[in-house]
Amino acid sequence: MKHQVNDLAMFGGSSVFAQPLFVGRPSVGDRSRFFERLSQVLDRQWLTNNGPLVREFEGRIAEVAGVEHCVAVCNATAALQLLHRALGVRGEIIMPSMTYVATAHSARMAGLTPVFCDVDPLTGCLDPAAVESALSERTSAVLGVHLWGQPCAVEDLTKVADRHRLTLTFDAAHALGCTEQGRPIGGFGEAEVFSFHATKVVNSFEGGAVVTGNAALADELRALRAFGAADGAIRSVGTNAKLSEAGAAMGLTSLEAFPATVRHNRANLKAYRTELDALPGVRVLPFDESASANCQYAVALIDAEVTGVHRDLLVRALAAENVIAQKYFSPACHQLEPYAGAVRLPNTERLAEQVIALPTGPATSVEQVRLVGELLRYLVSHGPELSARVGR
Ligand code: T4K
Repeated sequence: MKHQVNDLAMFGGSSVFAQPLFVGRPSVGDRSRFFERLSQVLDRQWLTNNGPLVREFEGRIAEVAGVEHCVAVCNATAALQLLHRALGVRGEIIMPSMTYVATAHSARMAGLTPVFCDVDPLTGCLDPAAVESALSERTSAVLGVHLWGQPCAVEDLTKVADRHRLTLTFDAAHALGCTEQGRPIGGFGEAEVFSFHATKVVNSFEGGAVVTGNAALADELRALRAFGAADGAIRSVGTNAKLSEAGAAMGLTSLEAFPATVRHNRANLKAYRTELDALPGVRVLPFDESASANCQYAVALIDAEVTGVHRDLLVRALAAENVIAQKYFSPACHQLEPYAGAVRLPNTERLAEQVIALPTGPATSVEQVRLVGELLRYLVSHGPELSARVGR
């Protein structure tokens, strides 16, 4: 592949890949099915406002999540905001900082104060003991995030929430189709939120949903997503956060491809592990083989003290080779301008320095994954030389 460091694309050599490989290429499913559905939408001339495809999509997602109710909305950020509003949470909400900024923004937009607390150093998910230490008299809720599709410590977080009478919800944007102790993600806490953004394992172009077993909560969310309207009257102050029929047509089609997408992602993740597991200073996040996991993110942690090369330099070197990796999530939320403050979260900060999400999904083949693995091995084994030439 590369014989000397000068062969790297960042030093003028040719790129390993002619076309870019991405982390979040959409899983669109069968195009003809999608166009058929879209054509039906046009024939019906019913494009939005709780149309038949949105209701069908909600039914399918509720089945996957093993819950009674699913309320589809225009994206997961809006879903989280509406959920906070519908539950009437106030004051402080404890959440991890190792998440996409949408988790924090949606709380802030709903008038809450996000309180970031530290995470488990191995999984990046909320540490229940740290949650307990972050409690104050203003705390009214805890929001767990199933980071990269791994279920967070649901059982222990439930105990903490019960003990302190806090509202517990989950950001499950990454975790459609994952299970925790045999139970599907979707049925924990008061409610959970999925994302169907283009980059997610099931997409509706843009989209999201709240799933819950609570009928009254679902009813309130349905009103809130449509101007506060229910039974022909406006009963509360709502917004417009509806999912369109075109979005639902894509959601249903993408969902049909979901089992194949997951099989593909699993094979990719296995290939990354085979390629990289023996590499000192590099840890590919495992998946629980006994549980179902969607494996939509192939995440590796790079310990620069061992490899002699920082994650940032690897991301640059990979990009030159047309491997477009992502730093999900770096900086962490508490390091971003709107949330910057005095809080120090050592485990989160270490992960934010190390994390790299590598290309996967249906558009990335196992053979391509093997080449990315080989390339990363080359970069890491020449880490000190690279760092000496380029810095970070
Ligand atoms: N909670 C968590 C834990 C989340 O991760 C997210 C979103 C949310 C809540 C909120 O969900 P939504 O409100 O979005 O439903 C992306 C996504 O925009 C975002 O949905 C996602 N998480 C986050 C982790 O990633 P960016 O800024 O990295 O996206 P972007 O546009 O750079 O795309 C990433 C890669 O995907 C690109 O390199 C190319 C590829 N891509 C992207 C798009 C949009 C495609 O191939 N096709 C596409 O259409 O945020």
